Amino acid sequence: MTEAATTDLLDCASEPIHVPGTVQSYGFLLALTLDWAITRVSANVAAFTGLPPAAWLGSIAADLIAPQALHTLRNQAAYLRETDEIHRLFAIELIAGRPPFDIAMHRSGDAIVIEAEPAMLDEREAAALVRAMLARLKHSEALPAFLRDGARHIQALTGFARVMVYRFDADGHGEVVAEALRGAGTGTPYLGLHYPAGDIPAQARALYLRSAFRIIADVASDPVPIDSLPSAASEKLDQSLSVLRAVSPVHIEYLRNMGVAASMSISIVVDGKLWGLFACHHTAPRLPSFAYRTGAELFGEMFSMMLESRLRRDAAEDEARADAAARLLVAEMEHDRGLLTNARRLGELIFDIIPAAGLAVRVDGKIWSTGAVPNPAQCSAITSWLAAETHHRMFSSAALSTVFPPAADHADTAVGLVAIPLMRGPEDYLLLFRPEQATTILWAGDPDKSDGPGTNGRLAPRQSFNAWAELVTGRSLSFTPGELVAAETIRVALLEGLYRSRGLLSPDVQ
Ligand code: BLA
Repeated sequence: MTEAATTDLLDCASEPIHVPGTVQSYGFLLALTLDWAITRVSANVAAFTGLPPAAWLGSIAADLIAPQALHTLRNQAAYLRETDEIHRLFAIELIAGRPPFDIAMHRSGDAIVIEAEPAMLDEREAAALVRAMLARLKHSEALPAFLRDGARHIQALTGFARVMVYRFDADGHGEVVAEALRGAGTGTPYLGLHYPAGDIPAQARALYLRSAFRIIADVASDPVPIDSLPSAASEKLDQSLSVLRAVSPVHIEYLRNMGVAASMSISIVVDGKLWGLFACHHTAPRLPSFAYRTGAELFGEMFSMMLESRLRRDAAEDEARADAAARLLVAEMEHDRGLLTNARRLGELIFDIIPAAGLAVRVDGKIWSTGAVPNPAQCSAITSWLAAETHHRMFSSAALSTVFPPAADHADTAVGLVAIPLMRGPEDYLLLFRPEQATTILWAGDPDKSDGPGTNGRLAPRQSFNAWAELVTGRSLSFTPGELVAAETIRVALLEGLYRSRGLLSPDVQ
C-alpha cells in the first residue's frame, strides 16, 4: 500500500480514486490529443507492442499504428462525444505483424484514451451465450428466483467462484440478496449478510453509475504508472471511465482481508440510480476475455431493465389495490357520514393495504380508535406536535420517539406511525400505528469498526468479516415507499369522501 496515497485522507469518500495515474498490468493505455499525437502511455507498453514508452510519447499515431487499424479507431473516435461512452473494438491489428488487440476507447476531457489487451477471438461465442441467457431469464418467476438466476448466469459467463447480488438500501448500506457459489474453497455463503455503506464509499458508487463494469484481475499485481509528455504532466488524467484504472490501496487491503484474489462488479441500475451490484470473487487471479466481460456488462444492463420493469409492475399492482380500497372508502363515506369516526370499519378497509396494529382518528378534538394505540391524551399530544411541526403534510416514521421524545411513553404499544392529515381542523389526523419489531441484522463484521484509522494512523478497512449480530430495537417495521403512496391515495379518498358526504361534490365528479 502506498503511503502517499492515503496518509492525508480524512475519510474513504474523499479518496480521489478517479486519478490514480496508474493502470492494472493486464493491458496498456495510450492517451492522444484530438490531433492524434500521443501524450501519455503506460510504462508496460513494450511488453505488449515491443516498443518502449519513449517510442510512443510525442509520436503521431500514424507513425506507429497500422493504417487499417488507425482508420477504424478514427471512425470510432468520430462518434465518441464528451459523454460517458466507452466503445469496444475486437481483434484490431494495431501494429503491423503483431497479434491483434481487443480495445476500449473513450474520451477524457480533451484526450482520446485507448486501452488495449491481447485479443482472444471469442466475440461471437460470448454474444451467443448472452443472447441465450437473456431469453432464459425472461422465464424466472418470482423476484428471488430472478435475482438468483441472474447471479448464476453471470457466473456461467465469467467463471467467478462467488457471484452475489448486492443491494443498496437508502443509506448506502448493502445486503447480499442472492448468491451463486461454485468450486472447492469458495467458503461460507454470504447470503443475507449486511455490509456498512463505507465498504463501497460514495465516490466509488458514483463511478459505478457512470461506468457499469469494474474488474480487479489480480489483487497482488503491482500498478503500472502512466508516463506523460512534460506538456501533459501537470494535469492528471481523469480515469473515471478507464477500464484498466488501478485500484484504491485501501480496497486492495480490504479484498486481501476477505481472502479474495480477483474481484469484479457489474452495476445494477434502476430508475437511474445504483440499485445494487453483481459482486464477484475469485480466490485466484481471474481475467475473463474482453468479449466475455463485455457480454457480462451487456447482461447486467438488460438484467437492470428487466428488474426495473418487474419492480414497476409490482408497484403498479400495489397501487391498483390501494385505488380499489380508496374507491370503497369514498363509496362508503357517501352513504355513511359517520364512517370517518368508525375506527373499526376504517381499520378493516385500510389495514389490508397498510398493515398496522392500531388506528386512531382525531376529529374536532375527539379521538376514536381501534387496536393497539396510545391513550387519547397521548394521541392528542402527537397530533398537536404534527400540526406544529409538519404543517399538515403526511408524516411517517418507524421510530417516532427519535423525533418526538414523548412517544417513548408508549413504546410498549406503538412506535411506528403514518399520519394522514384530514384537512378539517388543523389537528385532525388519521393515525396508523405499528408496534415495535425487534430485528437482528447480521453484519459481516462490526459496522462501527469499518471506517477508522488503522494501526499506523492511516485509513484501513476492517480485518474481520465474522458475522456480527446487531439487535435493532425501538423501531417498527418500516413503511415502504409503496405503503406511503397508498397512504397518499387514502388521504385523497378521505378528502373526496368528506366533500361528497356533504353534497359538495356530485358523485360523478372525479
Ligand atoms: C470498492 N468495495 C468496492 C467494491 C465492492 C466493495 C464490491 C467494488 C469493486 C470490486 O468489485 O471489488 C465491497 N465487496 C464489497 C462488499 C462485498 C464485496 C461489501 O464482495 C460483500 C460481499 N472500503 C473499505 C474502506 C474503504 C473502502 C474502509 O472498507 C475506504 C477507506 C474503499 N471500496 C473502497 C474503494 C473502492 C471500493 C475506494 C473503489 C475501488 C475502485 O473501483 O477503485
